[in-house]
Amino acid sequence: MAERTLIIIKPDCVQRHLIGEIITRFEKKGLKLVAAKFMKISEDLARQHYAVHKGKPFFEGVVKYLSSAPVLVMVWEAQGVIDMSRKLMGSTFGYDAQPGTIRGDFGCSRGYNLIHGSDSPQSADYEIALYFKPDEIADYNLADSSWLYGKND
Ligand code: IDP
Ligand code: MG
Repeated sequence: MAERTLIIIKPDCVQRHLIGEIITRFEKKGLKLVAAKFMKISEDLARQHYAVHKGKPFFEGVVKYLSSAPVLVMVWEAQGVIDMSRKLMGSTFGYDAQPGTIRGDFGCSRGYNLIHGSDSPQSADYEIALYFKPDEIADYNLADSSWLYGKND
């Protein structure tokens, strides 16, 4: 199985009508969507999601942010998807992120940064299991996968 990552279109991104824009960027890149859920994350689940940041000064704030309004939680799959997604997202804060990235193109805030993406295979496994049962993740092939992922050697 190819690598998977957990992507969340965060509350500000939903409220700002950017869901389609974000999905379009992931689709056009050639990544494969294998699960999606539109939901409101509870405070308890947000604490589990950001457990790695417990004790940091921004922890309570980010828990409140993630659980403040509905989000779109997705799993995307491709070899190298974690690194590619982080590149599509851009660096953590919009004011700092490169133009051309999601955070660089659509945000300038420190607290609100539109999107979450797993940062390692270990965090992807942990995060995906928080939101999806194994049978909620689709197993299928994209018809054009040989063109998307092809090599010429
Ligand atoms: P990442 O989302 O780019 O992986 P992390 O360092 O893992 O960034 O931080 C998790 C989330 O916590 C960020 O996406 C952001 O929403 C929030 N956050 C991180 N640092 C700060 C801060 O200094 N002030 C406010 N929010 C922060
Ligand atoms: Mg992170």
